[in-house]
Amino acid sequence: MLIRRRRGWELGENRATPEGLYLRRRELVSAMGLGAAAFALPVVASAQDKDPSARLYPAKRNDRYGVPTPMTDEKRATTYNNFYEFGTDKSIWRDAQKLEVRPWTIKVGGMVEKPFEIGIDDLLAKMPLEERVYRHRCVETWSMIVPWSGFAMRSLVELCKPTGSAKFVVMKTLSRPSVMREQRDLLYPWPYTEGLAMDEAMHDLTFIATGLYGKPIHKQNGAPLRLVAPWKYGFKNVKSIVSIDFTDKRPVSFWEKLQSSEYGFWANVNPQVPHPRWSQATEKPLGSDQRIPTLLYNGYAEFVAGLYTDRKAEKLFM
Ligand SMILES: Nc1nc2c(c(=O)[nH]1)N[C@H]1C(S)=C(S)[C@@H](COP(=O)(O)O)O[C@H]1N2
Ligand SMILES: [Mo]
Repeated sequence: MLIRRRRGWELGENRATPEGLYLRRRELVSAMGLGAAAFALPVVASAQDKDPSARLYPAKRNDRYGVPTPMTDEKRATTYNNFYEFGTDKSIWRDAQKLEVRPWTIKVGGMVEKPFEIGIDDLLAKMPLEERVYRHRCVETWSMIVPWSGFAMRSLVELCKPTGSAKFVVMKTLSRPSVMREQRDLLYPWPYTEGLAMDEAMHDLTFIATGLYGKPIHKQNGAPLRLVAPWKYGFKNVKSIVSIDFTDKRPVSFWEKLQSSEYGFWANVNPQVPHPRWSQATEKPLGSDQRIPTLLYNGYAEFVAGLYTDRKAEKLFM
């Protein structure tokens, strides 16, 4: 009886229980005098079940691209989200907790030496983890500054071994309409798809986030791995990736498919190029009442502007 009850906590509820409460429960168990030996092992196992990558964070910070301030509160960045698979408003964080992120397999294919699949924990073991504090600018004009952990996308591309003919990389989000309920709405071109040109993907600023605020990345923010290309509008940053394909044709991304007159492929931040329905000159940091000026390439021009000197004919800023 007792064991079944305890298992109940471990396997279900605990996953959604804030850490403090969880630890207090452990204290309660020992205070009840229920024998440390009987409980210690299962409780430890439960902590690992929760997320086997937890011990990898926090990772050492890399400040090569600056450390912008002020940092957005964790609570705000994790309770105000865009993740349309769970719903079209910003308050999907509770529903996103239903997403199971283990086991999690990433399929690599297209123009590569040899297609393969890799589990997220095997991938994490191969990648050089670090933390980077980046600006994030949503096309809707809200913004944030958060500490991502993860690895340069270049390390992942190198692992994939694309062939010389690959010009673009395409990444897709999981399809799981049982929990991603908005995927039942077939008016959207699911699964969420995004892409980068190869030189963008290989740029050292381009990041794959697997952690956030020194912990495994929150489900609502795209667990267990999502793209972070901080000089582009937020919609490029595809969440909960399950496939990576290399191709020689420019992919059409989710928002571009829905509304190509408003959302393009390059989507570089530029305060002087308005969205067809609103200005992009300023932005509202999450948690602030004051709008601030938006920066060209979201403040990363010195690093990435060179990627576009030979692409002037393209619609670079939508
Ligand atoms: N799969 C998926 N990825 C997505 C989105 C989405 O709806 N689905 N929204 C995008 C948009 S518009 C933004 S601004 C960012 C938001 O990331 P955040 O919730 O971690 O702040 O995720 C991007 N990635
Ligand atoms: Mo966005």
